[in-house]
Amino acid sequence: MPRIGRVERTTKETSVLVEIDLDGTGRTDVSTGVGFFDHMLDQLGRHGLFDLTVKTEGDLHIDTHHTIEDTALALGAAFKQALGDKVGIYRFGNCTVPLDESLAQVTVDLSGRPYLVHTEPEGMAPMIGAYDTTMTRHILESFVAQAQVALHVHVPYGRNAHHIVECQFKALARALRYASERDPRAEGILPSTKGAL
Ligand SMILES: [Mn+2]
Repeated sequence: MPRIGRVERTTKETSVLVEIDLDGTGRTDVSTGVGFFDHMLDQLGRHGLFDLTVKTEGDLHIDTHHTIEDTALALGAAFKQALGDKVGIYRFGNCTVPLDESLAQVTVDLSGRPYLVHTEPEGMAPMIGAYDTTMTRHILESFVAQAQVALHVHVPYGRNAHHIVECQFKALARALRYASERDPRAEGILPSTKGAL
């Protein structure tokens, strides 16, 4: 049974297509018009071993905000769709990833309930290319709202803004991979005593 999500979302501000295959090989085809954000989505696919297609055409003549936010919303929705009934998966995942001087610690519960806890160093450079660094939290908020997961992302230290953001996406990718992977000991078992996730 393939675990694939596909979401198309069109508003007056953006047109977004996201396709994700949770059991992929990390092959990505990403284009949002925001170079650094494309780089982060590539990290997500590669290190999550998700096949990921993202095509966003947004109102970049205003700024990159709607383009990034709406892509993150569609990504969360596609991820949730691909998870399906969550039977036989690990459910929880965590990963700590260093990138030179920066460190990201990510823990996720595919709980069905949206919750984000996010901390990162103060005083980061405001921009990485056209990417506004305050958007990282907004991406995570948007993803969590649609994917309906509990996500804790912490960067206890770091200096370079590119490193600080990139290590978060790498650790997020790997934590999502671990949580969504099939647990060979749990075939046919829903990882919840409540009977629903
Ligand atoms: Mn917004």
